[in-house]
Amino acid sequence: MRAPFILFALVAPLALSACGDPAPSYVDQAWVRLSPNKDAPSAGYFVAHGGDAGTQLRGVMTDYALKVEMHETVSKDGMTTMEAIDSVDIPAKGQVAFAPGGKHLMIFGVNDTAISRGKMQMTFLMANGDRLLVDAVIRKPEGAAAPKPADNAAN
Ligand SMILES: [Cu+2]
Repeated sequence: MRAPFILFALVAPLALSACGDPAPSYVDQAWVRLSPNKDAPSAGYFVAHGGDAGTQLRGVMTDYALKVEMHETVSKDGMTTMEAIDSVDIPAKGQVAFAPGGKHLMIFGVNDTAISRGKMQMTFLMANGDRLLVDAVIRKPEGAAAPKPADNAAN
């Protein structure tokens, strides 16, 4: 009964190396800027790398929030607004950064368990069907929060 499994185990590594081991696409440097207001969405940032073949990011999901959307900050006629984006091309051997002031994730309803853990796992859906699981560090807004009106009154 064991023989077929052993054979398969020997054949599989050969089949993989025949493909030339292309560098895969991946995502790193993921973090979440937690909103100081629980009713407002938090922002998510990361860097997507295209690997040897390039790919497309089609969406991001997580079990630790109600909803995740991909957005882009755009300036039009002196006004800064956000637009939802459906997919992002990640060039071969290149990278695309989601960073403050540009592309970002809007994360609605971050789960309390994730907040107390300080991280949340996210699933990045790639065009080739890959699902990349990445832990994003959650940064709490302490210190970065906008000054309260009371602070201004004291001055
Ligand atoms: Cu947004």
